[in-house]
Amino acid sequence: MINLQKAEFLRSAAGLSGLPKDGLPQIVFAGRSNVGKSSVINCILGRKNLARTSSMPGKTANINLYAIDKKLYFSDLPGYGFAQVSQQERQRWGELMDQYFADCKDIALGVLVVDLRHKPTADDIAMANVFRQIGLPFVVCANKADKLGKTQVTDCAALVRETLGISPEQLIVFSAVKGTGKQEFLSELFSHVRE
Ligand SMILES: Nc1nc2c(ncn2[C@@H]2O[C@H](COP(=O)(O)OP(=O)(O)O)[C@@H](O)[C@H]2O)c(=O)[nH]1
Ligand SMILES: [Mg+2]
Repeated sequence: MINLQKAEFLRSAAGLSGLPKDGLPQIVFAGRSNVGKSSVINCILGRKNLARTSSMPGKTANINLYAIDKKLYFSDLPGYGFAQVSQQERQRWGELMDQYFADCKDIALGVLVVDLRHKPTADDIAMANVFRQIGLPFVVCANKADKLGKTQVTDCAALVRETLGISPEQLIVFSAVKGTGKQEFLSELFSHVRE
């Protein structure tokens, strides 16, 4: 059994040398800045502020790592798509991602966090394609569902699914605020990580 209560911040890695090398599985969380990646992580781990959430998007350019029960890692990738980021920062981001995905054989599951209210961007599609290219199973957490009514949720979920070209099983309607989708997420997680 993996005890999600036993989660702690490991470190903020600026490069490959900062990534774990003990062979334990990693769950990577990717998504646009401000989409709620850190909030989703906090929600899943049942913590208020383990992953730092901020109203200042684009601030974290590093990979934030969380160790869970000495059995797996959550890897919070730097958010993308933030307009006020320099060309240089953008390039550094791209290189870090390329290296990470080329190098790391321990990634067990990709999690793409998107905003359920909006059509996924070109960057979101590119991220989904990275997961596909490396043959990594992934789910899409369509977050902020609490901001929509029931009918809107259905329509928006269909748009997210179609735009990203994913199967219905890959889409998890989520709310980090309300905890919607948490159980679905956990069963998906545990189906990819052996306890
Ligand atoms: N209403 C609502 N707001 C959310 C949700 N998840 C995150 N937020 C808010 O969105 C903003 C960005 O969240 P954060 O987790 O820092 O996003 P990150 O940049 O992707 O890590 C914060 O103001 C959060 O409170 C959600 O499910 N519902
Ligand atoms: Mg964050």
